[in-house]
Amino acid sequence: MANKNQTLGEFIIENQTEFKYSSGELSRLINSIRLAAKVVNHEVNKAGLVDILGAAGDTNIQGEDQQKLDVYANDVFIKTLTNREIVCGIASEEEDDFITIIGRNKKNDNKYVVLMDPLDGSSNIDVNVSVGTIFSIYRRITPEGTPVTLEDFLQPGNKQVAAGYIVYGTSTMIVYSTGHGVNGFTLNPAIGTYYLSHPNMQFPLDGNIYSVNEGNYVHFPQGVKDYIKYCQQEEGDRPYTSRYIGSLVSDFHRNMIKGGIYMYPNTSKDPKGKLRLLYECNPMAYLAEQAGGLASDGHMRILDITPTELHQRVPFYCGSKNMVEKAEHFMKNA
Ligand code: AHM
Ligand code: MG
Repeated sequence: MANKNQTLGEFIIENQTEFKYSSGELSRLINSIRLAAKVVNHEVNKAGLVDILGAAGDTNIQGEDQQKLDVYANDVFIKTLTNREIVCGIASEEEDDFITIIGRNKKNDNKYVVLMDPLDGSSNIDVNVSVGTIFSIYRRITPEGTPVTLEDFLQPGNKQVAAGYIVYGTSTMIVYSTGHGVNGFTLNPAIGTYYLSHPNMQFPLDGNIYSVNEGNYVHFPQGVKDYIKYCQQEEGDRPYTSRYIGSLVSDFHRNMIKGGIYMYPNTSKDPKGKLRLLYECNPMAYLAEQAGGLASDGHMRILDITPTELHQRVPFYCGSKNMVEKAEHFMKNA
């Protein structure tokens, strides 16, 4: 029985033996992410003060350059993980190439690589709408003692050992899984502690929310248009409700709690879709499946796609199992 008073720190310690390698390194890694998230949260919360404190590109009163928040978040996560020497490599949506971490002992003996989108949905910052951080963790496949290679990052999503997100919303939450279900922790900002607020999160099997940028409708494949029309039809529990924040983390979070589907299809403008397989789709797909939901590119399981490049994009359909299956059915029969 989950103890709702439990802090994230206590939860990590209590559950670290459940992890199959159980060396404690993964726990340290999650701990570092939780720390970096607090630092980023503090900065994100001040975003509305930009006119007072100075915009990105300005120099502040202390003579420091103001960074864009997504660049800031990228730096904070990279520095926090690098300084603690727990990972051997990092790939980020904000970086062209992956970063190799050799370690102060020069032994290359860390086991994990982290892939992340440090601040997803950052176009929402200027208008005070929720944004998020998404992370994905793999065990390296090249031998320890050697520098990481691209191969370590191009593993299919089904090899993830942990994944999660932080949502900087009305409350700040960290939601993650190490392969034993999904748990959500809410930050009490007064004392800087995360508490287990959402134990064992589950996607409802069905839902009535569909989340898609309908401004792109005319560019969608026929199957997606057909599915959207189905959602809008008057029948049974339909029409469904349309909800789209334009922040993947927030749209996913709401749909996981209420039941729904998130879609970012390929379009005639973006034939491969917009979202990145490694930094956005794989971690969200892992969480979706751990919570009893599904994630597909319209035809196959996201987690079974073998990546070919770091910044690869894919169409993305993710959420309640019955809804994703229905959307796939329309795509197959279009
Ligand atoms: P980003 O990584 O540049 O922030 O883009 C990803 C975001 C997702 O969070 C969101 O769901 C989607 O892009 C919104 O795109 P659009 O504005 O085209 O609907
Ligand atoms: Mg992104």
